[in-house]
Amino acid sequence: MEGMTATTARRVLLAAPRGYCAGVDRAVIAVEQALEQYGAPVYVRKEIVHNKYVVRTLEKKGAIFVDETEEVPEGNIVIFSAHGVAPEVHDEAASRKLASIDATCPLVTKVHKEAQRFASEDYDILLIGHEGHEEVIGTMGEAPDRIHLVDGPEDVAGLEVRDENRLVWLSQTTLSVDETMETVGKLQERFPALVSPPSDDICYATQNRQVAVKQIGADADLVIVVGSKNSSNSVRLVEVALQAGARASYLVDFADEIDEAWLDGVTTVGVTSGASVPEILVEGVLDWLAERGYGDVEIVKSAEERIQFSLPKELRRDLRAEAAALGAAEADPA
Ligand code: 0CH
Ligand code: SF4
Repeated sequence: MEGMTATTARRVLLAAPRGYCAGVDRAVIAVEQALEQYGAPVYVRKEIVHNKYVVRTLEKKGAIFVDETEEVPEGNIVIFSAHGVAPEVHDEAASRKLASIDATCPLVTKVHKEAQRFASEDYDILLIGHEGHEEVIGTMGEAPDRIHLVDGPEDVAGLEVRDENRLVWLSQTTLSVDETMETVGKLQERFPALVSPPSDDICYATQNRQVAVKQIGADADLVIVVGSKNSSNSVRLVEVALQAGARASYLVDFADEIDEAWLDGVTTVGVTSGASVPEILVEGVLDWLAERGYGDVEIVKSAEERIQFSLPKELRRDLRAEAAALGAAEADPA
């Protein structure tokens, strides 16, 4: 009888929003569309998004992932990932006569533009972000002499700037909101005249997924986050779940990475996924849990997301040209 009670009490809290954001959706569709429009192979510089399954699936369709543009044979097509690139990468691609398609998320481009503007107004920019992350490398490339990386609150004390009265902070789009605010607090203590970005750099999707995981984390014994290890926003969801009160939280790419021992003594399992994670992987985790008695799934929704971005302009331009040529051929079949 006791056992039965424990079984019926088992449940899953499924966070919403989770998974694909508008920038990831656009970037993945851009690669698929390029393959369809121009045929394989299509080269992609870096992982289009930080997800193993997405990369493998696109590889099977004919995408070739490279680390640098110099690996792309001259005259081919290269797609830049959602994380953005430094201006010098655009220049390198042009010098190798590559046709580039820029799948940088418009919300990352927004931060690049802020960096350009503040640098041109002679500000020093304190960029809060993770050292070595592709987005940070790309943004810093906009003004390497003006941007100082601040990788967490512990970096604040050692900063050296030109003029404390001409300083602005910007950030990577996929950081922990709480940790970033802690860093900003420390920066403001040290530099009282510090200017804030004109609008949030941590994007809507990152923020919404953190709010959602906080809600389920508070009530869950275990939170499983679906996402790849190099996905900054997914890793942050594990940290936020733990801070929200989950006893344990793990990041998995696939359901078969879940360890049965994680379920010992667990009644409520929280499930969510990073912004680069297709829903099919979450479904795999839910099926795995259902097979072990966690079939009761409650969706915990904290926000509605309707935002969508149009495809990169290079693809839209070629699609229009194709449609126009088709229209002309139909009008004049001879
Ligand atoms: O979270 P990060 O930035 O590591 O990247 P992701 O997992 O590919 O998610 C999409 C974000 C892309 C740029 O903001
Ligand atoms: Fe764009 Fe945010 Fe998605 Fe990054 S996480 S691709 S900034 S919407």
